[in-house]
Amino acid sequence: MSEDTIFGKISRGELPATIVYEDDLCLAFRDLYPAAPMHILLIPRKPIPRLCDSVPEDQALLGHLMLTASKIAAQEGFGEAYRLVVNNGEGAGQSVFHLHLHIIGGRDLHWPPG
Ligand code: DGP
Repeated sequence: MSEDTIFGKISRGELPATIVYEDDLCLAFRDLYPAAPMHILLIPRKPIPRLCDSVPEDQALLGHLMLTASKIAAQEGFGEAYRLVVNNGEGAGQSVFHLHLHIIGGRDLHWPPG
């Protein structure tokens, strides 16, 4: 599992993306293949491949991502109905091995997901 992913490259400004938020710890940009009318990806700058690779030292960073996701949802007009998704591992649909939160909204979201 390489640490040099497309998201790492976006984070370093080496690949283009439509960035909607950034700070010292994380950045958020529009998903190139949206699964819903509103679909933003939020990533830590630190290249953690999967959620299960995070360590106790990442606790504050992971909390920051949750709070920032809520801030971005408000900023981008998701309203109060949106979903946060973390796909952990290939079997769960993870295709880019740099931890990311999907922020999905803009349509009715059903449960359980597929
Ligand atoms: P996942 O399957 O959970 O690893 O999600 C990866 C997401 O990344 C998927 O929704 C499509 C999106 N994606 C893939 N390549 C690019 C890219 O080059 N730019 C952007 N903005 N999104 C991408």
